[in-house]
Amino acid sequence: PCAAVIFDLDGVLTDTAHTHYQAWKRLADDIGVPFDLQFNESLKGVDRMASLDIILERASRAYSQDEKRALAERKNSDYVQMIERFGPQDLFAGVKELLAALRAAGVKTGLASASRNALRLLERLGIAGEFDYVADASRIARAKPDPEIFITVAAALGVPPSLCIGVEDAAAGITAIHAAGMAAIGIGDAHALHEADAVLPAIADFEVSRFVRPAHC
Ligand code: B16
Ligand code: MG
Repeated sequence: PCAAVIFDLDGVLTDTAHTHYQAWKRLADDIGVPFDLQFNESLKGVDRMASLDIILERASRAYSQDEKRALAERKNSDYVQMIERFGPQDLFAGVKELLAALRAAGVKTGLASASRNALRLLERLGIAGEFDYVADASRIARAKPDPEIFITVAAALGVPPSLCIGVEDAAAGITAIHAAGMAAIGIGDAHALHEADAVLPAIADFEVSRFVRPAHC
């Protein structure tokens, strides 16, 4: 293989970034912590317990480890209930075509999602078998913005990071991709993702010929 494209899941291939937001919002409201879409940006791409810690920084009291575990479980069961309703129709436009175009060009594909629900979501979306390698978030020790998950996927694909492109909707993810030594494409808001090498409004705007240089093949 000449190159690889490594995708984030939530917010890149489907709109679960908003589903995560809804589940965190409900929890924050319950415990009286102010929470809005702007604050939610700092949670995007960040794993479950680290996200909870960021929310609890704004709480009026300290929470024990047991309480934190219970809160994280509550958020997760809300989230899981919401994604049970997901299906292939919830894939962002262009995802299937992009994966097929990459395969046709001989480019490897990987998934680097921090979500422990990633496999279940991929199955619901009907794309569980479409990647050459899917990271197991439960075996990643350090959350984004640490590069560990992207480095792990590149190594499993057998592609050097310099020939990998990472695709992310979160600032923490862009930082992780760059720290892994890869080029970063942001999907979404150009202001929030200004550190990316290119920002596209949507995954459907990803043109294989523009980003994957034939010289690598
Ligand atoms: P879970 P990604 C991340 O997924 C989400 O962006 C983030 O909001 C979420 O907290 C994290 O997964 C953990 O998810 O609670 O399902 O394990 O963007 O890396 O695909
Ligand atoms: Mg994401």
